[in-house]
Amino acid sequence: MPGELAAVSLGSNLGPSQALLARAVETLAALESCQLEAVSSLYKTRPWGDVEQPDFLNAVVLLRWQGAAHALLQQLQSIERQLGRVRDKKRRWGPRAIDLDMLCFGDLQLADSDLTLPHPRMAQRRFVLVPLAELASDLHIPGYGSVASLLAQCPDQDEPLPVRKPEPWYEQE
Ligand code: A4P
Ligand code: MG
Repeated sequence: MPGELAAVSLGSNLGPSQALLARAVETLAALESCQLEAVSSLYKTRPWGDVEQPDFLNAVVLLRWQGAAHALLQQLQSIERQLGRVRDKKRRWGPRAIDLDMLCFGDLQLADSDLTLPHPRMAQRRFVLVPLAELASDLHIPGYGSVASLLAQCPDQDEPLPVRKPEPWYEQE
């Protein structure tokens, strides 16, 4: 059974960001329900939303997930906790050691108290769309269109800067 194709965005701008993103990818890859399909380059990006904070490192992974979308969300949140994410309730888009967001999960469209799919802000963010397009520009985002069309229409002016290409930035199995 192949499982559902999901895209996950990774971001960090506190602590050893590159090592934290690498650990997040390696931890996902080791999960029994997860088959990693592709990992983007790392990108250095300007902070989106709350601009008074350090630059981010961002990346996107594509994976096959055997199970429910909510189970994947729980795993993402568990990895965030393992890697020392502390939520600042007063500062919504503030600095963070690790942030793992689910961008899409197959053709699923839903919005409940825990999970909104596709991710409601992905179309506004080049730091998400550029690494996602590197992996799958034809991917259809339900309710939005292809990644390439989202990128062509994206109002965000900040162009992500690829870093450390082409060698892998995480440990492959
Ligand atoms: N949640 C709902 N849908 C989802 C989903 N599709 N994926 C809920 C993940 N979580 C989802 O998330 C808040 C709640 O969203 C969770 O309880 C979950 O059940 P959080 O991770 O606790 O908080 P957050 O990530 O700080 O909030 P938010 O509003 O999602 O922040 P964003 O939108 O992720 O923005 N600039 C650059 N350059 N790079 C970045 O990575 N990141 C942010 C964070 C701002 N600016 C940035 C970057
Ligand atoms: Mg998040």
